[in-house]
Amino acid sequence: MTTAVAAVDLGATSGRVILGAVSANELSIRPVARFPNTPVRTVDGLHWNILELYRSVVAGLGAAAREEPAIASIGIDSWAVDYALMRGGRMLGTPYHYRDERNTAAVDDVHSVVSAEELYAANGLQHLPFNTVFQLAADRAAGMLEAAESLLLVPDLLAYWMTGRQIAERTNASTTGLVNVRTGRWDDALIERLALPRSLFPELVDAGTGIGALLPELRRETGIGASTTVTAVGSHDTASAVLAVPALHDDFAYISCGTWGLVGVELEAPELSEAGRLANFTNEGGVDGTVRYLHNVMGLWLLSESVREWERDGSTISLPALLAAATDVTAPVAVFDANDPRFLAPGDMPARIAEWCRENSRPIPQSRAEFVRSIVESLADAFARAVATAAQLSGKTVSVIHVVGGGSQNELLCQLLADRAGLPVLAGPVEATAIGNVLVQARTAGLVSGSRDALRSLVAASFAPRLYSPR
Ligand code: ADP
Ligand code: LRH
Repeated sequence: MTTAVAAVDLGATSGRVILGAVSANELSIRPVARFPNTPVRTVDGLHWNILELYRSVVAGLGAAAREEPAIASIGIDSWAVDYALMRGGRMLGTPYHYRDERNTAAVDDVHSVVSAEELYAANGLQHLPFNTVFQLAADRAAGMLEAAESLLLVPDLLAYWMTGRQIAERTNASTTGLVNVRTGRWDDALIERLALPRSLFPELVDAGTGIGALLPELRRETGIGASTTVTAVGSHDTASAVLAVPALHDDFAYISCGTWGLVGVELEAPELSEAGRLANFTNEGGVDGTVRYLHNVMGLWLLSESVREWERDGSTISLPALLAAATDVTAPVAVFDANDPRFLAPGDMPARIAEWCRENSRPIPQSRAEFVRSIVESLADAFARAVATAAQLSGKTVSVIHVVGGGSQNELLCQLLADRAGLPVLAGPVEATAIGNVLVQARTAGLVSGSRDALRSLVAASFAPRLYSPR
């Protein structure tokens, strides 16, 4: 028997609602809605357009219900770290985007109370200036926490709006910097030292927990029935993507490749060495209590933000055509440091890349094709290095690199990565995140059984990846 579930997957670039059809030995997906995720800058900074995203999700669920009247369950995942503050069930203000500048000053405030070493010993996270802990410090300094009763991360906010229940799903909560890496619980001591109200942080639940049925108003609006449950999935998009890596053996590294490139290995226990901290490797929570030992590489943001700059004159650029032109470039191009913090904020990306090349005496790209080639070469270089570092720090043997997400369609990137890493690259599925979301729901509903190995075999059988061999 085949049963349907709906996956809501919000990436930093776009969102989608996908129907998953699952039976014991087959999995298929059907996208029913796709919508852009376009942030909004106001006088007080850069925000997510969360109401527009929610509106699109609700419309997408309505479309899903029209295509498939018997949806057993709904799961929600999104990018990490960002949140809404709540009081009396109301959202206080519009959630900030993690690329907003307000975090920068807060980093020093936090580190003056808890050093980087102590923070890492508690939460196991790589330093990213936008981790929730720093954003909350900025909010506290601005007096924003005084009215707040609770905090909801983005997928938990949507689940609350759908069901009326406030929870914190554990994989995404692990990215806040306030969950203890050893216990998997909110770190009360750390929260107290940072003078954050403990009451902000809701009950933690694991992926696979039922959250509730849709509220009556939403059932009417979408046509979804009272028997459909909203289920907590690996609500951090990267956790869902890693679950859906179609690996048949344990000796793999993964790259969840979209706006960011999340490069690492899956571990059973945290790896908390000083070498790992200095290499900026993170221990994020995975589905089933696993550890996602990975490094954030700047990712295809470098490319999409360049394209946005080139389209400012009103033109529309075809990504496949741009990548084809980059593939034909024969002149040597600069390999720049893709992880340089100057590339984090929105703005003129080609100008910043040129500035890096100038400062480091490398050839400045002369055409759009050369810029794109330089970006893709630099990403491949950063990815290959991160894979090698992940293997070295974790002691794990890596014989193959799985690339999943939108970036797995980038043939030039996959081939250059195989070449630079000297390892085979297996590319796809493109919608790994939504598939991982579907898998947890399917397992919870009893449609599929089994271990992560069994789930990954199911993905491999349903979505055969494409092989790139090193040249
Ligand atoms: P996110 O989940 O972060 O929003 P996605 O996994 O959807 O990101 O990946 C988005 C990226 O996928 C884009 O920035 C783009 O570089 C890449 N991409 C999308 N379509 C194609 C394509 N046809 N060829 C190559 N790359 C693509
Ligand atoms: C990818 C992602 C990543 C986080 C970043 C904020 O979408 O969730 O894992 O570090 O967004």
